[in-house]
Amino acid sequence: METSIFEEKQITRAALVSLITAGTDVEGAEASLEELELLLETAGGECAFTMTQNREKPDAGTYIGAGKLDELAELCKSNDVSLIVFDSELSPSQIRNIEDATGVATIDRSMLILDIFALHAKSREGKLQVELAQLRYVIPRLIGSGKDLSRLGGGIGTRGPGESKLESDRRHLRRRMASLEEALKEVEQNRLTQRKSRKKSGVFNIAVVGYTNAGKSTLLNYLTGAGMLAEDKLFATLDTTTRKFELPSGASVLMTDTVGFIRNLPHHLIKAFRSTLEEAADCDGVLIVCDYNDSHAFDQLEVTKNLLSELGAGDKPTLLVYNKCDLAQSVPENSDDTVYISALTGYGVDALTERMEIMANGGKRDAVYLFPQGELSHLNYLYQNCVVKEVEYLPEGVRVLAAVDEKEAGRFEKWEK
Ligand SMILES: Nc1nc2c(ncn2[C@@H]2O[C@H](COP(=O)(O)OP(=O)(O)OP(=O)(O)O)[C@@H](O)[C@H]2O)c(=O)[nH]1
Ligand SMILES: [Mg+2]
Repeated sequence: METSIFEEKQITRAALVSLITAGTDVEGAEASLEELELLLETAGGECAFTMTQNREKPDAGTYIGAGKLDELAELCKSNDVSLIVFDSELSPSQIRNIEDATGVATIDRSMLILDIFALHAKSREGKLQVELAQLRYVIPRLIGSGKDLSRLGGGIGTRGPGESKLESDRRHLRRRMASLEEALKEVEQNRLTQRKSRKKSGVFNIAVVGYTNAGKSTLLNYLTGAGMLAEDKLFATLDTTTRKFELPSGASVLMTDTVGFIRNLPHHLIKAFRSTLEEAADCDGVLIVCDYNDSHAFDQLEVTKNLLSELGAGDKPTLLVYNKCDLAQSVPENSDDTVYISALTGYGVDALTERMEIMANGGKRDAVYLFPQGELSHLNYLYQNCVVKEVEYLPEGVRVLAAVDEKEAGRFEKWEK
């Protein structure tokens, strides 16, 4: 007998809980809770209700206050909820206490993000990184909750990378962790060798970074036809992929798609994905892709810039790319370092590739000048200060193709063709 997909697929109904303490930025907390709902949906869950508590500081034992916890337990019962997700990190004992009081499985934001990573990891390295992060973070919390690990279901928060369920036999944990660390070291070494040979090739390498779901993979697909997975899901991409792109001038650059950023990205996750993130940061230039229509675009940009600095790529030549402009009523004019595009329709992409060309030229752009006979001294200046690419002697003067910076461009504007 055939079963419909809806009967097969069990959707977990979850309660989302956020705590606003004395020092919390309220708007940021609201945005974070909205994101938590998207994360839940990406993990295959559905939000039954959200709950927010204002409190001086978290309760050491149960995170939210006792009265609020009772209220949460009641609401979970009446809403048929089978999972509670807290929008912050919980300690193993807090998880246990909350589960005892509510009778409902409880996870935190980090566990949810890791769960999505576990579902989306494709490469061997990605899977190793996720499993190691889970062993370090999720397992202590599951053990702390006093559950029988051998009987854990495959629910949200406990799923393992790839095919295999999260290894949960306590006795094997340490050995497993050591062997994962060993395997990762090897993969990282290979990656480093690849990176070195890429560097040696001297080809300009552009990292495409930005908030999750901003459209990084879509842009790479548009430019290079790379066939990268682009989906309306958070953290669709977990591995870096590098593709060659031919600039309008015919020169090539390398473009690397990367894992997306998110606010409150748990530190241990950054650590686990450090080599992947560093690979992205080890570039010659950066495109920061941002969803122009997202009301939190500004904060998302801050999160991205901070993470880039943390990874040591804060001062690389950078272009800011506002994407999804096909959905906007109107967009501002481009400036030297900011472009408005749609990676879906191709709107504005020519202006972007022009700027990428300038970036790859070390901030210089190609310009053609025609100097009349009396002005030939400028040619000397160009030879000394710029890269002169072509010179042609014509009856009316000298035609020069040179890579010039802003200052030089201004100086010779009058003769530009
Ligand atoms: N309307 C519109 N949608 C877009 C545009 N660019 C991307 N999208 C959509 O946005 C969603 C996310 O795109 P991705 O390319 O997967 O985003 P990403 O930045 O690679 O996301 P992660 O890999 O999850 O970090 C997909 O559903 C895309 O179709 C655009 O210019 N306009
Ligand atoms: Mg992607």
